Amino acid sequence: MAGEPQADCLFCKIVSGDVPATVVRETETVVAFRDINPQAPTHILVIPRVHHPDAASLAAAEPAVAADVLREAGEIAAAENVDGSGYRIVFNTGSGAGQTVFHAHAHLLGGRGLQWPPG
Ligand code: D5M
Repeated sequence: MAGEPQADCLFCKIVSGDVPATVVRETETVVAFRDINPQAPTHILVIPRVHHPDAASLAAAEPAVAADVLREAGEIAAAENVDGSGYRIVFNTGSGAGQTVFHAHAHLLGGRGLQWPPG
């Protein structure tokens, strides 16, 4: 069922604690942890506890939780001191856009200059 934990989902296993992660923030609805393959000095993944395959399906099904993801990303950017220099929140959506984990997640990237357009 939409929103339920998926046995084969890596990020559901991080939410449950079955897979370790360097968690930087947890709320009732959201978990944030450092990306295992950082692309910037600050690279944190902000994920909903509930399972939805991508950001758009999360927003459609549970808009308040999607808002929690965005708000927490902004608060973490401030806590990491990357808000002054600028940061990026990215939702890769679909394998053609580089999505590899099909549990909605925001990439928070900061701490270096970020080019536009992204690759
Ligand atoms: O982003 C998926 C991201 O998830 C990618 O940047 C690597 C990261 N990742 C994969 N496994 C782990 C673990 N175990 N801990 C932390 N980060 C992880 P996507 O947009 O789907 O390509």
